[in-house]
Amino acid sequence: MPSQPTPPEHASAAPVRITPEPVALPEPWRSSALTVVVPTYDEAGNLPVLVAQLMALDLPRLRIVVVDDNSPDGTGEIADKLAVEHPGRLSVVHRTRKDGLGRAYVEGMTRALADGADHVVQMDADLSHPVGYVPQLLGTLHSTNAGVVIGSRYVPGGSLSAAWGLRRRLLSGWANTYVKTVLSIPVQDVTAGFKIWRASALEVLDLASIESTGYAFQVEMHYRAFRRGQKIMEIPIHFEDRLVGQSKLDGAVALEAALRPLRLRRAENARR
Ligand SMILES: Nc1nc2c(ncn2[C@@H]2O[C@H](COP(=O)(O)OP(=O)(O)O)[C@@H](O)[C@H]2O)c(=O)[nH]1
Ligand SMILES: [Mg+2]
Repeated sequence: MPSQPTPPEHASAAPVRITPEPVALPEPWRSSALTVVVPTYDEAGNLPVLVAQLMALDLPRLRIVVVDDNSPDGTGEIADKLAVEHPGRLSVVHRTRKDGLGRAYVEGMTRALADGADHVVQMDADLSHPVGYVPQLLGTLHSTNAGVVIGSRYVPGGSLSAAWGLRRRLLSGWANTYVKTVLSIPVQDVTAGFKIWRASALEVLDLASIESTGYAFQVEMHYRAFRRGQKIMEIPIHFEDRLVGQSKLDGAVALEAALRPLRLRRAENARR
């Protein structure tokens, strides 16, 4: 029997990262005023890679707003340097302390709208959300007239990094099912964090009155969009593992995510 070839020394066990080829968009979509809002807490190793990939897209009016919570690893200073390297295209919101993903997004998205964005992308700094999908999200927003297009792990064709173990898969799948059951939202990936909004949809949602401080923000946004009549679309994405660093999901964040859906339902019903 032939012997198995020995893997070379440098071969790593890390799974291959999938970076989809970005689709080319026709005008006027290609020249949309699009702002990507990126919340960061200790993402020094990831942010420069993300920014380089976003700036390399063929989207000449793409801008970035980084919202940093005084990261101990110096992400805020790195973001300031990137702002100098990309004048007029990257700005940084510095907050004094770690105050939650939801609040960071509200601040960053409010800034993006005030600066004239027609479309706002939400994505993590850690390269979990492959940049190549951004033009596809934008193209789908235009061609379907949706208020929001979600990059979904749970529609046919969507997938999770092979690096995700059984525990994480079960937790994510369970959280999705729980939220969908409590809120009856017709969205497959209701906890998704990679999406594009039309500015007019964000105005209907009323960012200033969002209550969630942490990751529950994602669910609150989807629920408001649904209850307030916005068209919601999902496109399949492959969700990567973070490039470097650690997840910031902790017990307090998970508890808010578990309790918030019940409050959201009461609050939206009370508006009627
Ligand atoms: N500004 C800010 N960013 C945060 C906070 N918590 C998480 N993030 C960022 O939100 C994104 C998602 O967080 P991550 O730890 O990757 O969550 P996970 O993918 O669920 O493990 C990353 O870009 C984080 O740096 C926070 O309290 N403040
Ligand atoms: Mg992540």
